[in-house]
Amino acid sequence: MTTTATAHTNIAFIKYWGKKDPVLNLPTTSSLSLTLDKFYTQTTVSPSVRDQLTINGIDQPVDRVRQFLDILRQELGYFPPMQVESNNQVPTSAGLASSASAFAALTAAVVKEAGHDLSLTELSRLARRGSGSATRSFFPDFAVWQAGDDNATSYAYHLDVPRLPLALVVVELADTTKKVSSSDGMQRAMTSPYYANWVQDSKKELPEMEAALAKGDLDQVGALAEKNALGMHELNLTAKDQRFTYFTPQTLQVIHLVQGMRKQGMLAYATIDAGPNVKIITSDDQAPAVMEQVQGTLPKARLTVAHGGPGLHYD
Ligand code: 2P0
Repeated sequence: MTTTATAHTNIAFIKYWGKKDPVLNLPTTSSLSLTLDKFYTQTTVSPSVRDQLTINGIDQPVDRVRQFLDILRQELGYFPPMQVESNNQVPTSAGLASSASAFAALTAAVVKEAGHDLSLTELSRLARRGSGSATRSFFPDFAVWQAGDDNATSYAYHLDVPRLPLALVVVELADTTKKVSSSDGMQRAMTSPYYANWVQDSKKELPEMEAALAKGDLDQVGALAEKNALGMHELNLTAKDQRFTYFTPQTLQVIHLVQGMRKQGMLAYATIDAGPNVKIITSDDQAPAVMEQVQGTLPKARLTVAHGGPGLHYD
């Protein structure tokens, strides 16, 4: 038997940046994201003599996956070692996060292959132990990961909002900086004297974001997302323990460009994750003009327009 599952990656508009329990991967705040159409991971699993992992046909170190499969074995009961073959359509080399789609697809494929029929809520809860952002990749379009209080109550759900003419221009910039992993980055960020403030702000911004999405107010959606993201990056810069930044000079150039676009009356807001790339929140009709301006300033940047994408599916 083999089982194949596909999950799309997601970009947080209200970020997850800190763990209140690093073992159970319980976050300090709830987060909200958009699942994307363009970037996904398709994973096929089959019983094998030992746990093994290939990504796009190439053998990979299996440690993180084996550790996760052992957590699933504790939660679900025994299942045999698995061969995991992952087809990753997320440009990892450019610093776009793939752990969200990868751990969502892996969880769904393994659970089904092991003979269990679980709800998306249960899958989301289990995937959290592999990678926090994976909780949100089971659902189409918008999803909220509720922080919860314990292992049972921390999972994501679909946020039902009217269809919006929202587009995301993904600006991939060359990454020459030494990468700080998300887990390490958040641990450092939590030592910032501003961390408690960011948590308080985030708790207000999440319901404000939900209201803006329900109203279809794209300006408010973008403004809240940009504020929340820049707040997250401020924590990295002000960490007491090993402060750092994911920004490169080109990241700042794009942020500056986006501010300039707004001065021209355009709808454009920036959000940035654990890498130098910038995702510009805009509308369908303004996406071509946004791309033109970015390409004019940074001709080497690779641009992709993404929209809301599908939830988990089995192939
Ligand atoms: C997010 N990020 O909300 C935030 C914003 C990156 C920046 O979730 O340690 O790979 O595996 O739970 O999920 C990336 O962190 O971290 C992430 P772990 P994950 O999308």
